[in-house]
Amino acid sequence: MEQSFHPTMAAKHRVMLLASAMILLAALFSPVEASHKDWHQLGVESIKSSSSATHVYQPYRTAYHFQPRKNWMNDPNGPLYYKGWYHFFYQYNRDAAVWGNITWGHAVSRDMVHWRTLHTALKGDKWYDMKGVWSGSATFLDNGVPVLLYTGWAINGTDQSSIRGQTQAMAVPEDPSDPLLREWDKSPHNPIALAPPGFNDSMFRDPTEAWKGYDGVWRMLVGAVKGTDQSIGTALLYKSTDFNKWNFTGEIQSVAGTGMWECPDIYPVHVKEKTGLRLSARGPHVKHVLKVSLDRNKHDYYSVGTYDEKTDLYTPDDTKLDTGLGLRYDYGKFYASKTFFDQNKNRRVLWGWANESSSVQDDIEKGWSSVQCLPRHIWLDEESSANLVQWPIEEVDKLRRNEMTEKNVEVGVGKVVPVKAAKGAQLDIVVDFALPEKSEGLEQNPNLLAEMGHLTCSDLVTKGSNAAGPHSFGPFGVHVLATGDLQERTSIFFHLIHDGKHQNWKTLFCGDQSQSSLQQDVDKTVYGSYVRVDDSDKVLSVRILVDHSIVESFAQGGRTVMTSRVYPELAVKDAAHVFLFNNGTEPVTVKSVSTWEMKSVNIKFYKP
Ligand code: DQQ
Repeated sequence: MEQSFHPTMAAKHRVMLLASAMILLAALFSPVEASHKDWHQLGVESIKSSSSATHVYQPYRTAYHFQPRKNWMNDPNGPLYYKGWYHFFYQYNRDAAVWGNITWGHAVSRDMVHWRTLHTALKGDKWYDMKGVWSGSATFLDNGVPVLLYTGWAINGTDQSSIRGQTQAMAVPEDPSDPLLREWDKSPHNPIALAPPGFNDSMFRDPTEAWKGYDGVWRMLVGAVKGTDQSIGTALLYKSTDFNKWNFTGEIQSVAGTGMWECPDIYPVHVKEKTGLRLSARGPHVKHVLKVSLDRNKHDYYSVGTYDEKTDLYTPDDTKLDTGLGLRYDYGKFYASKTFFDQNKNRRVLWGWANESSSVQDDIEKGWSSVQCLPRHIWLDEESSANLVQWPIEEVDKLRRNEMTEKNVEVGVGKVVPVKAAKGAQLDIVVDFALPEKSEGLEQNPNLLAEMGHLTCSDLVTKGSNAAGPHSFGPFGVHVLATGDLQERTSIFFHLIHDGKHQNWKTLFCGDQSQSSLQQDVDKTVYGSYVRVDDSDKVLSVRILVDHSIVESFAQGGRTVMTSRVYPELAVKDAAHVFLFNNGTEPVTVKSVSTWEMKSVNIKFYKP
């Protein structure tokens, strides 16, 4: 049973749990931000959990995000819909709350909200994947049966001694008539693809879903890096006529200065509709997206462009915004993502991993690490054709209860207004702010206007609204997971600045975690980016989904998105409150604020 005792007791408990000399040694080197890389570099791959998730203070476990019951999870792998069930696979260490001994965990759901876990789908038991079953994707073959493509980390085999490092491999369902796809067989043709000559075989991973070209030949991409200083990220193209033997044929795209490309994803988007498309979609209504996960900064970047299936090359619409250079799915914590076409609802769905922002010691103590962000419906913004839009899948709304709405709330300069109806750490909040009149803020200092493009959310947090000049508008927004006295708070806010030249507002959308916790050893980064506000937009809106230690925020209908991981010490459970605030120099009108409590989903092992 969960014991709830005061955090200071938890701290004492923590000391006891960290008794193992090995863990203490590792902890000495551990940075605040836990990542699988740290442990890999330390060579600590098999630390066993020193606690289970059931007997320590657990205010940070989420209630409606996907997490296994215990231990370490990272990338989403091979999501798919089959015979009435959504399948979700994930990088999983069955033994500990740190990265290592990676397998594919497996869970199933009818709605991508309520989950049942199954036993491990894939584990390292062949020479070509003995050191780990790494990330990959699912592909439906012509007969409608899904297969899994993944990266195996090979042990130096005695009979295959020339093959080492990362290989690409395939698994097929043992019984395709089983809707739960419980058993997977590794292909006798494995490994199906090897690193091409000249490429580093320990930087060769994460196969995409495969697609069939106009010529009937299958294609897939594998992430890699090249260049004398290993700084050019690239996606290697492999082709196959029988799906069993794959040949390297070139690079679909590469971008200097981006480093290793992990988890590439390429997919078509409809230029006018929210409808998702299969990888085979072609025609004038189609553009393509190429997304990669940059190992060097742990962010997911995409570009919008054209995939030419004759040349097998991808070209971004705007070279300055090529993959890895400009647009991100999420300006907070979101990595190693993967999309899939959901043929059940004709939409493309995006999954992404939100790592912990607390210390590795904390992960070991609480017995688990990482959550998956809510699955997001993703489509091309019809207005701009230049960026994607994301929104929590509609099924998430089924968890809402006790709606409360307040209208026309005035938030004066320097004021903080409680949203009385909203209490707790499981909330869905939608706030519409009135947009300022276009004439406001015109007297902007010309020097500041010149620098405006460089203004960041961090500047605003460290220097206050003065950072943007007296006639800008904001910052104003919402404090969530806040104590009544605001000593702990996570702040999601907007700040508008007039661009002078075109008489348009430029709008920063920010997440300030600097006051999110009284704890010292947690990440308190300030996140943010600009969000497009069109002339036709009536309001400035944000939807914020709060779930104990994760806050996912969607601005302007999902044009810009940001995920935070926070660990309040006091603002937990019912002690967490919501406030509207205005730290700007002009009053702000909140046209409406709606809040819902979110029900918990109970993720358990599947029992028929
Ligand atoms: N995680 C996997 C790799 C992938 C990385 C290993 C991205 O396949 O490149 O757990 O987080």
